[in-house]
Amino acid sequence: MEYKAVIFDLDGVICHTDKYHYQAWKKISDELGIYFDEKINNLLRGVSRMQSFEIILKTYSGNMAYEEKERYIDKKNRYYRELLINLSEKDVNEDVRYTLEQIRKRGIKMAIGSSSRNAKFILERIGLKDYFDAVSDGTNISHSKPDPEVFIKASQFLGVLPHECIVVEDAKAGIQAAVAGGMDCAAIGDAAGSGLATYDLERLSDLLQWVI
Ligand code: B16
Ligand code: MG
Repeated sequence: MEYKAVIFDLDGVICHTDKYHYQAWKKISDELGIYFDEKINNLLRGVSRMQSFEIILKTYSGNMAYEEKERYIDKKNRYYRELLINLSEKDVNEDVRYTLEQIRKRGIKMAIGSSSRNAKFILERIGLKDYFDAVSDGTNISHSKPDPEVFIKASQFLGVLPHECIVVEDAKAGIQAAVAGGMDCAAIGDAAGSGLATYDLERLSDLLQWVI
């Protein structure tokens, strides 16, 4: 298959912000007296902020109104944004940088397809603000992954058809979204080996054998 475009997930593919999500959610969980650990944090990959909070609240015995939930997720985001200040160009590793440069040289379009409403801020922090041909993120969708909306929008922004794209994802919800959108998908990190993706990658540059 000749791909016209690559759509990259951001968190867990281009850079890693799990530890900042963890620290911010841990503060909220501690405030509410809810148990929270790295294992629960891993379940939050690729899913929206509110859905993440719903997962955390599964062991919460009290009742919480929607407005209160919104206040907590806003607070979590303030903690998270403070931590994101620590991000810099050094958070993009050599393999990621090399892969992006090679794809650019091959004339293939590139987009970001992220559930995050902080995607543009993260891209700015890691020095890739103007690098991609399009950015589709949590600010332009109504349905989060595993719904394909974020990737379909990315393909529309790029002016290519869904089946001409390959998505790179680190989360099961993201792979399901790509498949639901009729796109091939390469899985990396925890998502690799799930059997759901078209290809499994050990490192991002493994992608270059299929994107030619
Ligand atoms: P925010 P991705 C996702 O980004 C994260 O993996 C997920 O953990 C987070 O809950 C979601 O963004 C929403 O993020 O709170 O910043 O809007 O992997 O889709 O790039
Ligand atoms: Mg991700």
